[in-house]
Amino acid sequence: MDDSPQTLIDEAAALLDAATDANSLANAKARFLGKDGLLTARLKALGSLSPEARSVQGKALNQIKQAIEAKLALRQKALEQAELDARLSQESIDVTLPGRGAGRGGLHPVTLTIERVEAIFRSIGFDVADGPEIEQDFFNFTALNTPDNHPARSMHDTFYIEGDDDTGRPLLLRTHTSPMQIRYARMHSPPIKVIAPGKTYRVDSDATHSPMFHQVEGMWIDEDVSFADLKNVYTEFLRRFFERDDIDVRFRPSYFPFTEPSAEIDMRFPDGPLAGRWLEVSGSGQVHPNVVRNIGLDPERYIGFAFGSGIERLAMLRYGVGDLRLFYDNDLRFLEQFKD
Ligand code: 2NL
Repeated sequence: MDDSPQTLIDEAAALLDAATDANSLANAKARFLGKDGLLTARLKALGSLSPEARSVQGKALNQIKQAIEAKLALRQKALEQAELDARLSQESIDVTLPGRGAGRGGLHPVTLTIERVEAIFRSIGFDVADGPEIEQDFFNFTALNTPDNHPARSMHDTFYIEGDDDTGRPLLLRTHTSPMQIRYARMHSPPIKVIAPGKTYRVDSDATHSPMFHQVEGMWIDEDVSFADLKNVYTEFLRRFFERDDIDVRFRPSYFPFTEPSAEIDMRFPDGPLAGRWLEVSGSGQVHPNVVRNIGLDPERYIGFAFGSGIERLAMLRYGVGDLRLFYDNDLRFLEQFKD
């Protein structure tokens, strides 16, 4: 290789010009300015020269270095610009496309159903009560006239929580929302007119049962509340809930520990896909005298009714949903259909 400064500069310029990307450019730079680069070797050799020669040679080498560095900076800029141009010509933005818009959320069908039920009962004079989902055995069972040996209390049916309450009795996930009605009734004086909607838990899981489900319980206690009031209130509720006055309602004898007498409430649509079939929608009955006593009231003076209905069941009937599990899958294609 020719030793003249200009040759070195020309050679560097040729190599830098040939570099087509950041990598080949870095290699070209290293060949001249790197630790073992051609120019670096010469600069190192300066040390063995006489002071006069070193001054002359040093100046010349410095000029070469500056020339190469200037050329390198130019080439680097050019490559960056080329890369940017390539990207800009490839990525195009169609400014005429409509925007994606912000996705708008909505309430879950179970929530919509609870709000609907609350609004109807509020308009008939009921208060709405809300309370703990971890309950004491007293409020969930004992106060509701459910004896210690009742099967509903077994671990096959009820989720128990580790530890006891301050009376040494077990803690559990409430199996219905009635315990909240007991709490409410003990904090208020008659007339007691309340519904308690919310989450409930039972050891149960198949196509029609979920370990967590929603319930609305209702209770009206005063000095003269009768079974006729139960029939009127619940029939009115069903007609308002399903928005039609031609629903048939029947009360079919049944049994619950907390009511006596007790009845299942069935309803029937005169038309539509479910026409003519009796559909079970609620349990109900006259509040048992023992329960009235556990509230702290005299059963000789106070009397009333209570009912317990499944929210998912009401929602399925209102919206025509065939499978309970759809409510818990959180599939947006299902959920987006509910804009009440
Ligand atoms: C069912 C049964 C029912 C009640 C719930 C109740 C609440 C209190 C006092 C007395 Cl605080 N009763 N609730 C009464 C009868 C039936 O529900 O299996 N529902 C789906």
